[in-house]
Amino acid sequence: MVLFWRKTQEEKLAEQGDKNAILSLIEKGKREKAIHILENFKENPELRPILYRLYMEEGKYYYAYQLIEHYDPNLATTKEKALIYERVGELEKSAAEYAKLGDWESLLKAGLLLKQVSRYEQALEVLNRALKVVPAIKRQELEEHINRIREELGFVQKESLIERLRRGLKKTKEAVEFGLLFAGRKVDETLFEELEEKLIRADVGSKTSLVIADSLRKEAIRRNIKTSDELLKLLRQELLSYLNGCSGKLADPHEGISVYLFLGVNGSGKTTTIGKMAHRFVRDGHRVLLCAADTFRSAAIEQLEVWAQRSGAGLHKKHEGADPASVVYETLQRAKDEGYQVVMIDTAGRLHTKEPLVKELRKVRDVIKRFLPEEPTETLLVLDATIGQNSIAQARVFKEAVDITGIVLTKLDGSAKGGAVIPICKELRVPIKLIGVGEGIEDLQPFDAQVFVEELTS
Ligand SMILES: Nc1nc2c(ncn2[C@@H]2O[C@H](COP(=O)(O)OP(=O)(O)O)[C@@H](O)[C@H]2O)c(=O)[nH]1
Ligand SMILES: [Mg+2]
Repeated sequence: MVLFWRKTQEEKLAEQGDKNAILSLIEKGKREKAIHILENFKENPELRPILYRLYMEEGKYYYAYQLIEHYDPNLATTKEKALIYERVGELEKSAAEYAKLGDWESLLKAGLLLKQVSRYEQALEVLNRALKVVPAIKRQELEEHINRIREELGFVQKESLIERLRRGLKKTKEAVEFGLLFAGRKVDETLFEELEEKLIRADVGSKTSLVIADSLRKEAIRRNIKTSDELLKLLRQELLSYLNGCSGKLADPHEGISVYLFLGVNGSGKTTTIGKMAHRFVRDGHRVLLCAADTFRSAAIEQLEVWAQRSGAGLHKKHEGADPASVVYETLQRAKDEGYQVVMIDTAGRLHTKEPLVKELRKVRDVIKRFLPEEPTETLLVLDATIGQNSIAQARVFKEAVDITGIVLTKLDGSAKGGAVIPICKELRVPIKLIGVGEGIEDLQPFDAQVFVEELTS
């Protein structure tokens, strides 16, 4: 009984801002409680460092970031600032702090961060500084980094859309080697058999691959085709006939508020795609607000936050576990009040809870409909190309929930299954509007069936 009384007495004192009582709480392991109390005393220069320390120890970097940004930058050492900025996605600021540290490892870190945000010249500058202090046994490693950036510097400046696509399709192309297959070969049965096998390997699907090979076989006889060159043209036509109905241009933002709703299972690439698209919209002069309606994990919210910072978009979020539809509602309200033109909504995609997922998505859709007279500008389903045509089954669940206006096929670069566009297109009959060809902010492009087929088969 006595103990109980003393405890509450101490907590009372702590709540009034008594430093010793707060320290005692911390010592007893009531760290969350202490944080909770200290957050009321951010103005107090004696208590603020204690809160800061707790945030750091608990890995709450975003909150620590708020403290050093809004209250006192001197709370953090240079090393801590480097870490905090890195964790919250302020990569350039982080690099600046690492560079101040001056040892070779910190300089390397700074260089790599700068590279990540495409500040190649600055990256080379700090890496060259690192070169002066690096121990002999690490020199080669450092030089390799420097060379890679030098290469990229030349590379990035001139890499066009098509070059990025080519790079993105590299794995699929290596797996199928259509180029080799058609290089001056005689048109005979083995060629057709190999073709069929390669189409299957690219995940075109065994049925469709068979149909394509058969149709080419017949055409080759009918047109008396003798060279593999002519046959390649036929193959391209054939593949295109499957894809023609499937390219579609992403709808541009219109007057008023344009809403882009993103769906897809966890890990399919929704948040990354939103980041890449937001970057483009912001660059085109739109005011963009991101909506963190994937409230299932706090990490998902933080990740969107990082992309908001990187792209220059705004962000609306609530706490972890908040009702997604309510986050959407608030976001739309805010977009209206603050004059945002584009709203991009990130949702959670937990397929193992199919029923709640479908319900949740419909609720989100209904909120949007209540808010805006028209449908969302685009409802985009994000599919992971590395799982190839297995994504079709996933897609059906989402299609059942809401009307989908387009597909974003991500991670083509990480996949040897680029051919899956054909069954995806054929089965789902939803236009593929964008493809993801890498993790970089520029690695998102429109899907052009003709260019795609040409690149795939060359
Ligand atoms: N290589 C590659 N990786 C991608 C691409 N799009 C997304 N990713 C990666 O896929 C992972 C999951 O993406 P994320 O956006 O978090 O998926 P979400 O769970 O649907 O939001 C991350 O590591 C991304 O960097 C892409 O086009 N190419
Ligand atoms: Mg996500």
